[in-house]
Amino acid sequence: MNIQPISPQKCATLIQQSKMTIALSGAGISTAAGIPDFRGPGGIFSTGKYDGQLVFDIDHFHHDPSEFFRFTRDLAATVDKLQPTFTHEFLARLETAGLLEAVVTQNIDPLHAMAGSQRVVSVHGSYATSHCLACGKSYDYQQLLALLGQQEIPRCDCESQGLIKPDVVFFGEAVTKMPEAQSLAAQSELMLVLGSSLTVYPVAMLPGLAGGAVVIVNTQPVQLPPAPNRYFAAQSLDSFFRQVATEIF
Ligand code: CNA
Repeated sequence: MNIQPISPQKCATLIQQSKMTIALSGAGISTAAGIPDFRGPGGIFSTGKYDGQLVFDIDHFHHDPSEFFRFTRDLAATVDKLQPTFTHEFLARLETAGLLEAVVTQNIDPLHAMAGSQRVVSVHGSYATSHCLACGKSYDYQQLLALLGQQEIPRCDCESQGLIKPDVVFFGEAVTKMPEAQSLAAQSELMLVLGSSLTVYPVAMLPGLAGGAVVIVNTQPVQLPPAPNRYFAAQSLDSFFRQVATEIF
């Protein structure tokens, strides 16, 4: 990886000097809250508890949605007990202080909103709403939970008893929030990339569109095309940003 190491102090200085900072978060920001990521150690792809590729494959979902709803039930059972991490809360504090424009997140958990972030661009959608694939009827999260308690596979009460699909973006589906995310990236003077392997496209191309510096904080190395103003810290997010926070607040 052809990028420079960065200290929390230098990161704090970049944040204080930047007039337009955005964060791009991935599953690694939520592991400390107890939600496994995909590709880290203990991640969904490595433990074998789910077939990670099948869980979010849209063609497979149409054919057999049971694996996806097994994952969804497990996630739903933990979500009520979840607390945002220090880093989620730090990003919300930065926004309140006028030092962060937006969080672009690949995550489908609600932790950024729970921490108080106002402008969250959820490029991979969320569980907040679901839709019947036959008639288009909308269901909110509580209605989805109620159906999951009654039926193995949630189905609509319409004539066709259509399959109900949460509005999370599966592999093979369009990423409709990309134009907004691309525009934020291009306008940014500083992009903080937090806990992402940068392997899922098209989101993984956002750092390449950044208008200024890019700071990546991730426990494992990530690949980025070489360019000036690229920084990397191989640390866990909460420990790195606790140190950044003491410099700023
Ligand atoms: P990923 O491919 O699993 O990568 C996560 C990265 O974070 C890995 O490189 C880890 O090394 C790193 N990491 C894990 N914990 C920490 C930590 N505490 N501090 C620093 N780095 C850490 O996940 P991506 O987000 O890159 O992949 C995109 C997928 C994963 C999106 O489609 C998500 O929807 C999907 N996902 C989301 C969640 C969630 O919503 N919390 C959970 C699992 C997967």
